Amino acid sequence: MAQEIMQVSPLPAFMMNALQEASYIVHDHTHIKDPGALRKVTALVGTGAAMVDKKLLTMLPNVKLIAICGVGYDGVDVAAAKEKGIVVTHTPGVLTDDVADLALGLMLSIGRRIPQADRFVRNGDWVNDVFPMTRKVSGATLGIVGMGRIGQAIAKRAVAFDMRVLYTSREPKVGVPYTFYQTATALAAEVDYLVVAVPGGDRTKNLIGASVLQALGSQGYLINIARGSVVDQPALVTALKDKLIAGAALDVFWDEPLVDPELRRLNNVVLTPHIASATEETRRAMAALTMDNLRAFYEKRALPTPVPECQSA
Ligand code: 8YV
Repeated sequence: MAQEIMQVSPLPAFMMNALQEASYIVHDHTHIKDPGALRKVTALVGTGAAMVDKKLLTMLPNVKLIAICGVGYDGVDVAAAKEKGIVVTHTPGVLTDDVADLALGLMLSIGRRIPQADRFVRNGDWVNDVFPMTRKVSGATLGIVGMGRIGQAIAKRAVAFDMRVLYTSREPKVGVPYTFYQTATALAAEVDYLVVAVPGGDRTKNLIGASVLQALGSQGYLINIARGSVVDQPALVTALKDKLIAGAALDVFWDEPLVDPELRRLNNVVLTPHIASATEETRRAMAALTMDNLRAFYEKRALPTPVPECQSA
């Protein structure tokens, strides 16, 4: 009998194809109204953008797996899932390099003002003007907020740029050679570039607020490749407008894909549309790992990558 699953966010075409090739019946939760059909659903599949709350889970009495195609799963109420005996999986590891690459790309973009320089050439401004000097990245001090897999991959790349790397996280990481700071504010005060690489969710909501931005100071840059929720966005807009910080490069925002028009109007920002893991190779690897989790679930094998909260399940 074909297994019935429900997609809880849009999925890339190759993922939909893989699901169909594996003979799953795929429902779309925005269309489904029939309680009979809801009862047949045994697994949910979605990207890191998926919102899976207690209310949705209550409507799906037979769901036992939530397979997230993404490393972040802050849209999933994991506590509610665990209460109902549901396991959550994600796709760590396979996207680490891409996210770290984009962090470095954004740091270079905002420090050296590469998108602004591109606009300068395109607009024909070069004919009459000289592009203003920018800021050096090599040899500068980098602060990383969060020293997990992605934080460590960013640090490794930064070391190749002769950067001095400092970090903060919940506790010092064993075996990590970089200097630890207790708080994001203390870290920000020491660095030229501050990169956010912590998971989203309640624990990190607005972690980067006005006091951190003030500590980063008028020569400091903020880079966020984590989740929009980690940065107090109105405080950031104020800091950018008032030149309390030098600039920001952001891949993630509050209310994606809607981006605050005030932010879009500023010239001391570089903005990308949540593309850190969006290479052909990596998105395929993420989809393959999600499929592996689904297959293992239906074949009653150990799940390859449950989220940490579900690892003893
Ligand atoms: C995408 C991400 O949002 O992995 C994450 O946590 O933020 C991204 O890779 C998405 O989940 C891609 O499917």
